[in-house]
Amino acid sequence: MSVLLPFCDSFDHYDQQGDKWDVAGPNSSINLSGTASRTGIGALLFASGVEGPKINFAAGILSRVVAGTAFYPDGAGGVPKSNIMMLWDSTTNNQQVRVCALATNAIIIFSGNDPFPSQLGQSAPGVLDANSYNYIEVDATISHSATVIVRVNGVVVLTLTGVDTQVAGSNPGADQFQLWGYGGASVSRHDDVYVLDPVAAIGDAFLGAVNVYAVTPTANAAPLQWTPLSGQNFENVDEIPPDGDTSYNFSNTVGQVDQYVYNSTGVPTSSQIQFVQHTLDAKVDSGSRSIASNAGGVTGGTDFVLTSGYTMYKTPYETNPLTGDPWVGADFPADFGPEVTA
Ligand SMILES: [Ca+2]
Ligand SMILES: [Ca+2]
Ligand SMILES: [Ca+2]
Repeated sequence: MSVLLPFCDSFDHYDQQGDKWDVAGPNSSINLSGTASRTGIGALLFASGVEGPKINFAAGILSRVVAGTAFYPDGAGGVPKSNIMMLWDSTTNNQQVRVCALATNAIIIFSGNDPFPSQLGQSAPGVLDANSYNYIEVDATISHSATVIVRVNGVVVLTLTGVDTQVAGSNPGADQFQLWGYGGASVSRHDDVYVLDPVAAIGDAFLGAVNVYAVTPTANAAPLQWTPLSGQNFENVDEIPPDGDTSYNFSNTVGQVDQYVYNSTGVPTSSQIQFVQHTLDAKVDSGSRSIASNAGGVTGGTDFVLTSGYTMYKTPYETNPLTGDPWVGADFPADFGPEVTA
């Protein structure tokens, strides 16, 4: 078991990175055309430049993180290295673990900021395929005697032990995850991203080459206690990308719950469902309000204090709160929606 942290992303249901990630990527965009993705309609596209979006860990500094991304390079990695994903200690501004590629299509791990990061080890050449999606996962501890394991398409390609992933003067951990694109003029893409606070033993928490599916509501469920701007409640929250103030539901009453029906559209029936993440896109128009996810009548664990700008609030469900068991296909259609909590 693990805890989704808070995070998985399909890049299929929105187009403004700052709505869902804590820091938007200055050199990347969300492409919803269906032409760049691995799963669904969307992917994160780097047309030029390298810096992608960052997500902060709500739990703060973690001494170990497991993360995975489907990465598509249009060509070989740069010289001396191209970053793919990175774990930061943001308070000291240090890059603790950098998963990178070489021009030989090897994976190489660095710790530390440019221009002089420490090289911790590299895989055999050719573990990445140019011009196709590669599912890259890392299980890394952050300490002066750390372990880093990297898998590509479910196969371990690099295991490092006793390496130093804690930059001098930094905290013993990471509190931020970032995606990167290839340097120079190369196009590259990411899709199907997850980040975990792992519980299983090192090397045992990988989810594998997952697909992340985004679904929007298809019908009203019960209760419906929020007020629709117009029309039916579910129709106000089913747009891709979200349409802001054009259509929404609202409430100023603590305890009011809205529920909408979600199908598992696109998910193959034989799939193992590892996590469900409920994403609420909301703001407060005046004063102070908090909301939480409500799944079929069960209030989610986190109260989100709203701000004056639309933000996507993410609640992970490792198990179905109605059954207490891991999710199965028969759990869908399932009901989710917002609850006013303060
Ligand atoms: Ca996608
Ligand atoms: Ca609509
Ligand atoms: Ca809307």
